Amino acid sequence: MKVLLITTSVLLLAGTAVSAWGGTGPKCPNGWHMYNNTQCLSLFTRQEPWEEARRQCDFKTSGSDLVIIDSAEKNAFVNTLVHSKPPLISCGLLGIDSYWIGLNDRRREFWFEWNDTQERGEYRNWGFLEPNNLLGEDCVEMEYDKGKWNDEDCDSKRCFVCEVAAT
Ligand SMILES: [Ca+2]
Ligand SMILES: [Ca+2]
Ligand SMILES: [Ca+2]
Repeated sequence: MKVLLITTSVLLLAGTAVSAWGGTGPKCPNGWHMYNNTQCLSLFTRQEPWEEARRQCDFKTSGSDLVIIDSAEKNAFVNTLVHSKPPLISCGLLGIDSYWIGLNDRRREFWFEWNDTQERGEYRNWGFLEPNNLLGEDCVEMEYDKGKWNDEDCDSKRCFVCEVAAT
């Protein structure tokens, strides 16, 4: 796992460098990280409820929404992004916190979809015994440490990761 994270970290830095050089390929807004040459991701270190986090994504860059994670590679990339800043005291206590992603089952219990797209996808990275819908949890967070997922109360405040298409 450590090796995978380090590799992804190098790729993350390389991707940032390439986008900084300009060139003719797809580009990301300033401060956003290119993934797979098609998507731009950004970590927000301000804690918001899930729905407000989505609004903040779009406010920051029009058309942006909470990140969609459809593969182990992307999950590792997002987790590396979350680790790319010093311990995020503003997001909780030194690495025991977690981050909103776009997955939710607000429409229908245990029918998880990405944002409001009705796209469900196949990739999941649930933590042990999750999702458990404890007291009606409908929004999904990524755990800081190992990048596992947990359904959580949508009104809880979390830092979050946004995504927008590269242009
Ligand atoms: Ca529910
Ligand atoms: Ca639920
Ligand atoms: Ca849960």
